[in-house]
Amino acid sequence: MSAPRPSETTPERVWRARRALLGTGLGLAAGLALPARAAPPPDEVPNLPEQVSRHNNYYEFTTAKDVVWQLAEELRLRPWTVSVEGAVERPRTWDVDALTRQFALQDRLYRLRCVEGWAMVVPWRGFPLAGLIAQAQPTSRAKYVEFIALHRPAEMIGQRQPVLDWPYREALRIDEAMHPLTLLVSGAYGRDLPAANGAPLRLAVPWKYGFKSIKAITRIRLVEHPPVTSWSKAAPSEYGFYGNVNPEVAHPRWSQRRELRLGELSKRPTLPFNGYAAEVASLYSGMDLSVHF
Ligand SMILES: Nc1nc2c(c(=O)[nH]1)N[C@H]1C(S)=C(S)[C@@H](COP(=O)(O)O)O[C@H]1N2
Ligand SMILES: [Mo]
Repeated sequence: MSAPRPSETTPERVWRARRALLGTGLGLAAGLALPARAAPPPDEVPNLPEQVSRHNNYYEFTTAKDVVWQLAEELRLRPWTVSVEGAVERPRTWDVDALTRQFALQDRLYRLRCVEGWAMVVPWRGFPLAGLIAQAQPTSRAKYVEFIALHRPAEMIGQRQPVLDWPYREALRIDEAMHPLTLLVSGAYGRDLPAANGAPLRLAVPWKYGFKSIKAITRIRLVEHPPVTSWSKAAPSEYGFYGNVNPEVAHPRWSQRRELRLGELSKRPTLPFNGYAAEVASLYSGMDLSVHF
């Protein structure tokens, strides 16, 4: 990772200071405000930047979470294009930097809950996916949005093994994709996104298990039928299409009732929809969420 310019180091110092102060109960009194439009309640404390960038699931590199960050340094992040295609009136291939200039970036403090039971709180920087989809003018046939990640085994050395069916693919229903909480992320902690977290562009869908938040996106395809996703193809009984965080629905091999936030010693209860039920539960009214898990 290249050294940050001095102008880039301030936000990180602020996060560190805020975390330190909250530890002493002084955080809010000291006037270190959360970014505007932070979704979780303000009592949430962000994880430290290196907790977020050095404990990763990114199977294109390795299944060993603690060394992803080293292997991901090898990935060439530019030039990078992202296409918006399929059932749209105006398909377009974007240069990723043009994309992040076009859509106003916001800082959002989101929880991320991995299906394996660990969790973290991250100040992402990104823009709602809804704006990009609207710009492409979906046709009436656009019912789902499929995301396809980079396939480049020369640099993503985990892709030399058939751990998953590469490239990594994920998908959302169109109303989930258009929800204002669904973010395309290009940064974290006020800086460029670390490669290990999915630079230059990843998804953040905070009410779903982490596997839905695909990294290294290269194609966004609007389609009529539910796409086959990497995890649902690999193990359909373990990873459903929806992947909504749900303490009541166990993974076949473990309970989802509790979770461990990175850096903490005792587990917390898992919250329905990862704490975002007020915002998103209505998307699933009438559905049996133990069937559509
Ligand atoms: N392309 C790609 N995206 C991915 C993954 C992956 O292996 N490849 N893993 C997913 C899983 S299981 C999780 S929990 C999150 C982890 O994101 P983080 O490393 O930024 O915490 O990324 C998701 N996105
Ligand atoms: Mo995960």
